[in-house]
Amino acid sequence: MITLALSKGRIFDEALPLLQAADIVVLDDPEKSRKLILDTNRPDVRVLVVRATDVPTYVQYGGADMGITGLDTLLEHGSDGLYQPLDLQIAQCRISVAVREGFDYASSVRQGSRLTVATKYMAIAREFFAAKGVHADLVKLYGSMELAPLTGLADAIVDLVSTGGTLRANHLVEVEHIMDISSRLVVNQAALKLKQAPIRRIIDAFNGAVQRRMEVKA
Ligand code: PRT
Ligand code: MG
Repeated sequence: MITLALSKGRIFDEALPLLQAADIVVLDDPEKSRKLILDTNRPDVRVLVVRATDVPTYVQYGGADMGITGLDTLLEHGSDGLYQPLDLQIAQCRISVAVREGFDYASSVRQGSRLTVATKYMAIAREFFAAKGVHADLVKLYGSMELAPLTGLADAIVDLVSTGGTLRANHLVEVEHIMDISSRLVVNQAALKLKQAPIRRIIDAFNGAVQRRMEVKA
């Protein structure tokens, strides 16, 4: 049995064509069903529906053999015990710094100054501002980061951006692009040894689908 951990929403939706390339068809719709273990057309493959931030944890501890997770989530979690064979190039976005329109970010990041930053991405934000030599006081939030600069909770946020629509709707502007984000395939290292052939087959099928999509785009 191969157990694959996925989160509902954009990662699940964008993973479906990859699963199909590996001849895996999920039989339930996680948006409609309350089931957390989804059957597939293959008796030897099942899908666990977990919170996006829990995917690396399930795979690390062997609750799932493999999973699909955003690079953002992976960098925050750390990659202990996780083999990362593939950039699946799905759920693409970027992680950026944003501030309120009119906020003087340039002055706030001059050497020796301080900046209050609200984010769910403490590790990524800490490393980014440390590398710039900016003293950032980080405030941990779990969602709706966009509110922080509007309410005076923070000067800036570090958050994911895809179209930029959410920032615009909240009168925020992107002032730094920290890194590009996409989803990664992660595999439990012990499972990779014990179930090498079926896991390799899935990795190869996903890889083929990713390559074909790149050729179509090019
Ligand atoms: O939503 P929930 O709290 O259950 O969990 P989650 O937010 O961790 O999961 P989910 O499914 O929302 O995101 C899973 C992964 O998708 C993330 O870890 C990213 O790797 C990836 N991804 C890609 C995104 C986005 N694009 C994205 N745009 N995740 C979130 N967003 C949010 C962003 O946080 C912001 O609020 O969308 C908003 C910005 O979108 P635009 O288009 O308005 O710029
Ligand atoms: Mg979300």
